[in-house]
Amino acid sequence: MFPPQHYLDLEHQYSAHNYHPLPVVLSRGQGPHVWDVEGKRYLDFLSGYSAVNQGHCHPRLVQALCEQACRLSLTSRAFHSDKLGEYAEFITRFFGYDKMLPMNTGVEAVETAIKITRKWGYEVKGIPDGMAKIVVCTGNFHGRSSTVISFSSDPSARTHFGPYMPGFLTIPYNDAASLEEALQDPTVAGFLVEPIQGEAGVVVPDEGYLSTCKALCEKNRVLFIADEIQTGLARTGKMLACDHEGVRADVLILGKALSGGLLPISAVLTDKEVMDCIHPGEHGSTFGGNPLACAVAMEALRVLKDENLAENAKKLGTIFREGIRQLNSPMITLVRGKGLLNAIVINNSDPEAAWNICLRMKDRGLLAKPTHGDKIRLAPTLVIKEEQIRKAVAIIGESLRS
Ligand code: IF1
Repeated sequence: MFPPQHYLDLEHQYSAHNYHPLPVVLSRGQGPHVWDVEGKRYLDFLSGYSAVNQGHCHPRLVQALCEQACRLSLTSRAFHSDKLGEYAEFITRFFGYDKMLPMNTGVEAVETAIKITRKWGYEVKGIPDGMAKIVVCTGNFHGRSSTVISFSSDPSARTHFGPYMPGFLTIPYNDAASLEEALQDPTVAGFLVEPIQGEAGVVVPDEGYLSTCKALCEKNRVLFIADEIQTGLARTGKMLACDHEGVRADVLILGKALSGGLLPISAVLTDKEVMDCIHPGEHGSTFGGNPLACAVAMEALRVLKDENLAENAKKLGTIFREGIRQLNSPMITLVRGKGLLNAIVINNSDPEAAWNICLRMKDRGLLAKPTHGDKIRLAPTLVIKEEQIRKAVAIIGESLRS
């Protein structure tokens, strides 16, 4: 172990400056906690951007990883393995779909969903080749590939990364009327939406928004594509955020906590009519569906259910938001969220206010990071306990007062 500055200096000299991390150097994680190189313990309120819902280094997941890693980690899809079929059956039954396509990172799964939707648009809906459009929402975040940033409304995500991929229509989020209008265009194949917008600062749409959009998609024969990479897997108090409205997406995109944070695992789930548009050799990836990912993903899903993490997120999310409101802090404009995906909006003219509050929270043993200036996302692991939630509220209160 070296002093923290040693690690910061190495990163600064040899790694791209594509992030602006909080000045903390972590070396261990267990459950809701992480430790820095000086042995200080923190409550992790970012949870790997919701990839660590099951808690850091969950013993069951580490065991699944190690056992499989000692047997067979990768065959590529040139050959079959004894894990992919078992996993495909497991995950499709778990969420109630006919078929799945395994990928690695979230953005790869989003790209996969876009390609599958376009192909379905041409081969099933009959859209003229090359004309398919996908509707997206302002404030979206679906990843950072060149296609996906083409329809981002965030200048920092897209400036000087052009030329941009055509074929996307942008409408306002939480505005079903604008979707109804956009769907009059017969060349629309899909509507890609986050059930709650994460990067925009945990923007929760009105009750009924998702079900209204799903109905509009059905009426206009458009695929409703739910990006549940961040909102899924128990994070918002249900297994999927769409479950709050009983909405079944035509195309479901999962990532992040599908692996419990141990390795990149993502997946696209849909039914036969859509997935059978993909034929051998038309899509894939070296690591997609590797035996290691299959073993870990099955265990990650079992842990969510066995430990009732959705119920825990629902119960503790309510306690958390209530606790924050009771702080009655003049620094907080509002707290919003669902389950354990929450954010506070900071009321202060100083653009650095949210950042400085995060530094004070760090000093008091809680790690979180601002998103888009004045909002602080607060998303602990879902294995957190009630007394730890109450302790976190106290730390936030002290940090705001200091
Ligand atoms: C960063 C946060 C952002 C996502 C949704 C797809 C992806 C993500 C809804 C792509 C990834 C991460 C990426 C990370 C910051 C973080 C994030 F909201 F989760 F905090 F940016 F919005 N769909 N979200 O949230 O998945 O390819 O990263 O596995 O890029 O800075 P990925």
